[in-house]
Amino acid sequence: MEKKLCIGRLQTILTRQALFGAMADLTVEIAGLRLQTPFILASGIWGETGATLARALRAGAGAVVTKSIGLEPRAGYPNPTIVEVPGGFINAMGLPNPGIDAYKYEIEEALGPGKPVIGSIFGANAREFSALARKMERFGASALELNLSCPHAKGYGAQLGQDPGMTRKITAAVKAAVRIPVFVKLTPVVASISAIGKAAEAGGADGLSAVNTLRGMAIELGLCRPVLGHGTGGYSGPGIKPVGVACVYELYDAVKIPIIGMGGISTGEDAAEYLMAGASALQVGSIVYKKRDRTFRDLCRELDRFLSARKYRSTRALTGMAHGGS
Ligand code: RRO
Repeated sequence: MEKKLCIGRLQTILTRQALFGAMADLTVEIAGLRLQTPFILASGIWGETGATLARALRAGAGAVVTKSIGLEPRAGYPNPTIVEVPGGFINAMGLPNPGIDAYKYEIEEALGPGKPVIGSIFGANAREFSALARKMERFGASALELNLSCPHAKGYGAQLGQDPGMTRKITAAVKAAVRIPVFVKLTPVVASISAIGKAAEAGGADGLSAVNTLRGMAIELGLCRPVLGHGTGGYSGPGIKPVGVACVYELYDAVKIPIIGMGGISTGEDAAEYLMAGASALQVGSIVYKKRDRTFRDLCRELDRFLSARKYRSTRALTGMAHGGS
């Protein structure tokens, strides 16, 4: 048994070295999920199919989050749905998805590389979230991420997640419905993110994902109209990194459950900042549009360089360091 474990560990190290040439230990464990690298593909990035999720995993992602899936198929908002702006992008996709029943095959395909697949779900109330959660679990999802944070979806997302009572109620209902770990994805567009994080924790959440996009808008000067078909959208990318880092820092002091940090991570040093603020794992989104398949290997190499240069042996050593702990 011990010998098997040793061989398993040796294989992980050799794979890591072959993939990334990494010397520091980049593996993390979050709510019982073991990740070979701390970098998770964020929801809604790089398409919504199982094939693209599997591609991200083969390119070095430690795990992937699916596009947010609802009970029924949904076309999303009219074009244009994304625009590049200083510091990142504004998107208003409008929760396009094929509906949960059509998603079974995509989950199965995403599970191909043998790494964790986190099913993102959105609903209008606790009953819808529970029904979606049960199906995601049955399809084989390794964990769930509850989208209580989309900034431009009437009746969904942030409209529920800005209310601590609703956050607690939905989280508790999902926890009662499934056995897999449940993460709650939070919006930064609130007066107190720690109040919302505590509500999710009180509902039994196994972890928090912080943060979703900020509400934003760009105006097309020639047309005197908003650029995006929907008008407002969600701002993501390097421009929101200080907001995300502040939210993670605040949450780390407020809750005991682990935090997955995100918002503008583009380099290994960005990752280190989020880890020091209190994140145990990280999600990446906007950078994938620029670096595509290179994203995860580059981030791992850069984080390893940061850790090795300072003689830290693992990613885990950085978590919460900015709070004055060792
Ligand atoms: O689909 C979207 O437009 C979307 C979602 Br579900 C979300 O959670 N955050 C975002 O910026 N866009």
